[in-house]
Amino acid sequence: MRAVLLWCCLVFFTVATPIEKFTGADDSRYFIGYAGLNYTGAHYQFIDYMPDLSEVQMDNTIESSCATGVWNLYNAVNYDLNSNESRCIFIGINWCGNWITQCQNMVSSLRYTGSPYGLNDDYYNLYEGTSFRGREFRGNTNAADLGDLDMAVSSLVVTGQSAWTFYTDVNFTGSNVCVYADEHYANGSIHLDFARFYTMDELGMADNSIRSVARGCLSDRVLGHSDGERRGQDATN
Ligand SMILES: *[C@@H]1O[C@H](CO)[C@@H](O)[C@H](O)[C@H]1NC(C)=O
Ligand SMILES: *[C@@H]1O[C@H](CO)[C@@H](O)[C@H](O)[C@H]1NC(C)=O
Ligand SMILES: *[C@@H]1O[C@H](CO)[C@@H](O)[C@H](O)[C@H]1NC(C)=O
Ligand SMILES: *[C@@H]1O[C@H](CO)[C@@H](O)[C@H](O)[C@H]1NC(C)=O
Ligand SMILES: [Ca+2]
Repeated sequence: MRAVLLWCCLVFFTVATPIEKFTGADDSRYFIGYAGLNYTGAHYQFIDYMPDLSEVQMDNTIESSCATGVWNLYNAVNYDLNSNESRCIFIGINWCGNWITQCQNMVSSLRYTGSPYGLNDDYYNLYEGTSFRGREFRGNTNAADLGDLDMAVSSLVVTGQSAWTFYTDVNFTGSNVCVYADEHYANGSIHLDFARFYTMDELGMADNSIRSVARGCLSDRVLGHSDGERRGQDATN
């Protein structure tokens, strides 16, 4: 299992020897960003969204990190809606890694995806921009409409072992697709299951078409595993 940066490109993680520095002995989500490679230098521990890293003197500074969870990293403040997509993401469970060069010294805001309550709780995050950028609509219950994000969703993540069904009309009508987690990470007894769609194309839906979401697999079109098994958790690397 691997923490990874960027959807397309290679990452090199040197060693997994270190680290008595981090605090995550259980499944608590955290993210420690370091100004130097190999988890050295000035650092800061985040447990929540941070829309502007200059508030903690870490703007355009981070080169490596230790973390639990799925953390999105953005080149601009406020989660980057209007600037170029960087597609930097760090995924792990008590995992440390050096960032690929494209992601080093440029991150200006960061936030996790998934439930604020438990690392692997059933949850969905819908984003205004592609690559999990901009405003979001998130939750763990049915939503008959998406409020401000009505007809504005361009990317999404589901977390946990429940399926979620996304609809192109309000009140759970219209064309639809059911999504299960298809990425499975584990470290010891801690598990993390999720599926990520950087664009609506990847979901097979039109951009800005989602209008409601229901818990469970209520569609004929199913993405991810329908049997709830965590197949592949040992094959992720
Ligand atoms: C990071 O650690 C690796 C392996 O110990 C070492 O080869 C490399 O020189 C280190 N890099 C820096 C910038 O400290
Ligand atoms: C986006 O990328 C282009 C080409 O690399 C660059 O010219 C432009 O300044 C970038 N825009 C932002 C907002 O970073
Ligand atoms: C699992 O967690 C331990 C710390 O509890 C850490 O040292 C190790 O690198 C982690 N392994 C993986 C594969 O993430
Ligand atoms: C959604 O369903 C509720 C309750 O049945 C109804 O009051 C509402 O008008 C419906 N909304 C739309 C846009 O159809
Ligand atoms: Ca930046």
